[in-house]
Amino acid sequence: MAKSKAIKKPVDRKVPGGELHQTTTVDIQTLTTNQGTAISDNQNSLKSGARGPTLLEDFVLREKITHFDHERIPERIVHARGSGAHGYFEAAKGASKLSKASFLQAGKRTKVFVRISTVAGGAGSVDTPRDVRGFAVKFYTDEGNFDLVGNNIPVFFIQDAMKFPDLVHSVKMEADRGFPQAASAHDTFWDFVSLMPESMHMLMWAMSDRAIPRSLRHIEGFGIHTFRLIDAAGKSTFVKFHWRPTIGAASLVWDEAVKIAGADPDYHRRDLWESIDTGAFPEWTLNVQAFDQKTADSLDFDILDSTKIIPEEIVPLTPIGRMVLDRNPVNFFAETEQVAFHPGHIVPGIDFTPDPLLQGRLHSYLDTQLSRLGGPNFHEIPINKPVCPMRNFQRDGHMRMLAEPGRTNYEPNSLDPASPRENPVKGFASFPDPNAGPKLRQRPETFADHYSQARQFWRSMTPPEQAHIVSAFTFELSKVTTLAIRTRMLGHLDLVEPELGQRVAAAMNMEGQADDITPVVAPRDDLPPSPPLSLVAKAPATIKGRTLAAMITEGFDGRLLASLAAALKKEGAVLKLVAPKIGPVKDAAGTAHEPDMTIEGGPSVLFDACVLLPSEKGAQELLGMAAAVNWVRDAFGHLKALAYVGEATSVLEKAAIEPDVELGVIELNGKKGIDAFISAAKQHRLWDREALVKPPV
Ligand code: HDE
Repeated sequence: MAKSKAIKKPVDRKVPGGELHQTTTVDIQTLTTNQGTAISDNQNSLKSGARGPTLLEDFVLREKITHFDHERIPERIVHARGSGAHGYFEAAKGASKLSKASFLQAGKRTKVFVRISTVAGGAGSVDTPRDVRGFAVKFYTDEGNFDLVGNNIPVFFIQDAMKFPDLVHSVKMEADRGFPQAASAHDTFWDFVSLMPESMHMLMWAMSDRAIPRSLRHIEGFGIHTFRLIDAAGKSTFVKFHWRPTIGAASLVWDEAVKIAGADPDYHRRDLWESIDTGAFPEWTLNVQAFDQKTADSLDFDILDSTKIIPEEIVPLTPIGRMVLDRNPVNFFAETEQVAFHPGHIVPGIDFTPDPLLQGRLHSYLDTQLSRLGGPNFHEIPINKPVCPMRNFQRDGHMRMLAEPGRTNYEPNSLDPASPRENPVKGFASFPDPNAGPKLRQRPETFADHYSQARQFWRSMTPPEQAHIVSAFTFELSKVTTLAIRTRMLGHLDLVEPELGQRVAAAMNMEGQADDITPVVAPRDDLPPSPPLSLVAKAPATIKGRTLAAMITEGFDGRLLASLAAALKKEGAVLKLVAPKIGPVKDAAGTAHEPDMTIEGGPSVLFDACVLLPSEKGAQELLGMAAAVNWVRDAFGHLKALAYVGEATSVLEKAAIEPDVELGVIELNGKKGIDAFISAAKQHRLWDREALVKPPV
């Protein structure tokens, strides 16, 4: 509530039952019903006698409970779990050469609302399952709303919208048992995809580290389909949209993701909220791969096929703007829950292609809002409302807010010359797409190669990323109980790349059991690796936007902590203090420090790099705390830079960790130690350490 001189502190009223009544006599602070009737008692229902039955007459109680009973709306059928933020988009030079859209004119700022989501889980599911992330951006342009509704992976499981309900049914909780929640590691999912060779490329991405991002700030985004940009002269250029986070993309490791799900199920939502709250605004550049029909014709796949990428070596990225998220929602329901994205929310200067997946989406998103938001007037909800004038002859319906005056709710009319009319100059005109033909249900033959790009993806990964893909397939297929599904998938993996199939089979102890699958089109063996597909290869050396933790105990070295904190601040990182108890901890000089978390409440999985900074006595106490020893073990096992002071050597020993600067286990002895620790932390993970903590796969 806005601060005002008229506002007074509530006064507590004493009553016979002793319950708390906070009261006011100020009008604007007075609690009312939805009809504006002032409420005198918000603690007790109206009864016939203090111990008697409640009266049906109690309109205050009935209104309050009825509203409460209807607080939930149907959650999204997919992408139910999401986090939102406001921000702005600023167009870069050059974008206007490709598109006449007013929000793409150089330097122009446009407000946006972004919602990033998981796909499979319900609204209350955890943030870190292995899953695709939705990346939906609503641009409130002065020519109407444009929604770029993408994902963090540039390809999709299926080629035709007809298969979407089947795909989603298969990945959601199994129909009879209602589990597993937010997980693809079960029979129905793998049954379906193993019968859909077109899923293979997407499965490679979904089993890669992309599907367990470090945070929502660390993901790339893709429009997936080929779109068209239309310039002022009406010329069309094909584009693929790419969002790139300016702090770089980064991922979790699987064991960490699993543990975070328990330690902080809201890990990603909290991270996004806190970074915006503390002014570390998430930022992305928007890029396009722009190409003409000639380039499209020269590719060995179809640009209308959403299971394919165009390697950046063939069509490089052109930046067209940047987006900054600088404001948290004030009300999760009103904004993040009620926001309604739709690929069909489009403005002049952008157009669709006949990609059969996109075409199906153009129906689905409008349709789904009708059941989710209750009717056709969801565009009037503030978060969905265009910022430009909006006038037409659509009328009435559930929850209509606008009260349009006058008799003329139709067009053409001769009664009201001021009523809205079509505008042939500014109005949206579809690009005359040449693709049309006889009416038939048929997949184009140009969509038939399902393995070549999956193989290219595999070959573009670094060795640790390949090992993670093997582990992910092994984990998921080991959860599948039907043998025939596992052997079918092994057959597909052999086609993707024999080495991949063999490694997964060996890791499952199922060598020689792969089905023999005959592909419609044999995979190509000559596609060169595409380096930008690897996150590890292109990870920037930075700890900007990262959260590190120092474990402190009574009597620790406060001066060393101060130097460390100053050095981390300079790098744009956040330092959290973790201690055995939540109350203040005094350092050796007697200065009190407030811990952010306890060791149990702040396991090392929540941080990017860890520091052991106990006193000698404190270290002895830590030896008796499993949570403290696990803190260190996990930091090591999850390949994070780990610094320690001499006093903590016994803790390292108990965790069976040997100091090794090369492997990022670094003594924090003054500035040199701090510098070495920071440069290790900038590697994000010490990949060479993985061989010490996991058997090779
Ligand atoms: Fe969606 N998708 N989708 N999808 N999708 C929805 O719309 C659908 C697809 C994506 O944060 C739904 O408002 C069909 C691809 C995001 O609110 C629904 C097909 C891509 C979000 C729907 C696809 C996406 C959705 C559910 C196959 C990446 C969350 C709630 C033809 C380019 C938006 C809603 C938000 C949400 C349908 C495939 C991205 C049911 C039929 C491909 C980011 O309309």
